[in-house]
Amino acid sequence: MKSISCCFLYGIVDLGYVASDKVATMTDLLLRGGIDMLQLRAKEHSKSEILNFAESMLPLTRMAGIPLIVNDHPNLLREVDAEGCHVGQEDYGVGEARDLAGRDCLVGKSTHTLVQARAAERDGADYIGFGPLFPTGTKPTAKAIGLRGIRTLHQQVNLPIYCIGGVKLDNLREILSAGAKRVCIVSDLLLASDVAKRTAETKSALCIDPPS
Ligand code: 3NM
Repeated sequence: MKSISCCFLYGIVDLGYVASDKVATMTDLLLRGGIDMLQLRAKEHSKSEILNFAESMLPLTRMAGIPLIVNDHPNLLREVDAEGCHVGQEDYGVGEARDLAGRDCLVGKSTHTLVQARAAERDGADYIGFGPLFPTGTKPTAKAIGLRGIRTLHQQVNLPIYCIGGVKLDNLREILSAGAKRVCIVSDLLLASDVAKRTAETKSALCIDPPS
């Protein structure tokens, strides 16, 4: 299984974009493109549906050696063998998520400020999301935070940091120049006409050193 320290491009199979019967197909395309880590996000689905989606992704992510993270429902980790869970600021604390999961697993936390990011590190998160950098239709009510805090964040928080929110192949260079090292991307990958190709192009753009 790929260690999180080696995961730079984090993708999300988001049921807001992916039809229920295309979850495995989309997972396969993202994996073919070289995605490093995958999250299952299904805001409008029941826990039993989410369990089924996760079960359909797991054989593929396991075969590829890529961690699978379930959004929002740490307790589902008691029923499915995914590698981790992800929680938002309004959801559970990191420790609470670990208790609900009931076993050793990765716990990721969404953060939107430097203070939240430092708190997540103190609380023992394995990684953080940081954003939304730009306005995004995937989370339309969230206020964009821009690029200015990214460099300071990387100086002060010693966790894998996934910059998220409006990240696209087209603006990746700008985001890397602002200090980002890792990104999480939803719509720019899922809505691409060739998902595997866009994923592969994004991955290679990420691995090119940003201009200093
Ligand atoms: N979380 P896209 S922004 C799921 O800032 C999510 O915590 C965010 O989608 C956060 O890549 C976001 O389509 C949506 O902009 C990211």
